[in-house]
Amino acid sequence: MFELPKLPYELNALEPHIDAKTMEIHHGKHHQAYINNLNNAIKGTAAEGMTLLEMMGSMSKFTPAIRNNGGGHFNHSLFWTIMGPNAGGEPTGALKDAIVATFGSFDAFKEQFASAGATRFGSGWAWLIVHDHKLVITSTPNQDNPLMDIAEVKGTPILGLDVWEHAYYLHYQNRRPDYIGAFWNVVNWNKVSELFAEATK
Ligand code: MN3
Repeated sequence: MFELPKLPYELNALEPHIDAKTMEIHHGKHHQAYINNLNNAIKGTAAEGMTLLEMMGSMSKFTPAIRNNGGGHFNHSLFWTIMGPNAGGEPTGALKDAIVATFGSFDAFKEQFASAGATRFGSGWAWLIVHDHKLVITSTPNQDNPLMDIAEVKGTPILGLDVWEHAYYLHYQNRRPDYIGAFWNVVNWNKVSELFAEATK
């Protein structure tokens, strides 16, 4: 049975960029619902007993309920960890070098990532992934992610941004680009760098 991971910081830790009420509902209600639905959906199927990672890689074999809720659980579990208080700024070291080498500059990277999030129609996620030791920006619909065998662009996510309205509507209403702009103030680059190091080992 999957369980809701504890937030690694207080609900109000990301204010003013992401407000406590949004965090409370997003983590406590939305994420919890994905987990409850996933636990029900896998009962008696080949997905029961698999790790989340194994499940992502075999997603083409499973039902839409497992795809949506398994993706929802994986994506949110990652999302909480790549944000934090006293964060933002720029990455350093190998990740910074790889971003500059791939996208030209950190600002150019931010622009391309923000565009992936802003232009994702409806609900979905923007991603920075590692594919074949290279950085790639992509986006997915709904709760899909680049680890799923059904993803158009595959790789290991090291940064993800939830652009579902439930992630920002209370505070930003329809202003998705403002939410994306504020996101840069809460990115935990230390965590993203760790994920980058693991994915490029
Ligand atoms: Mn969400």
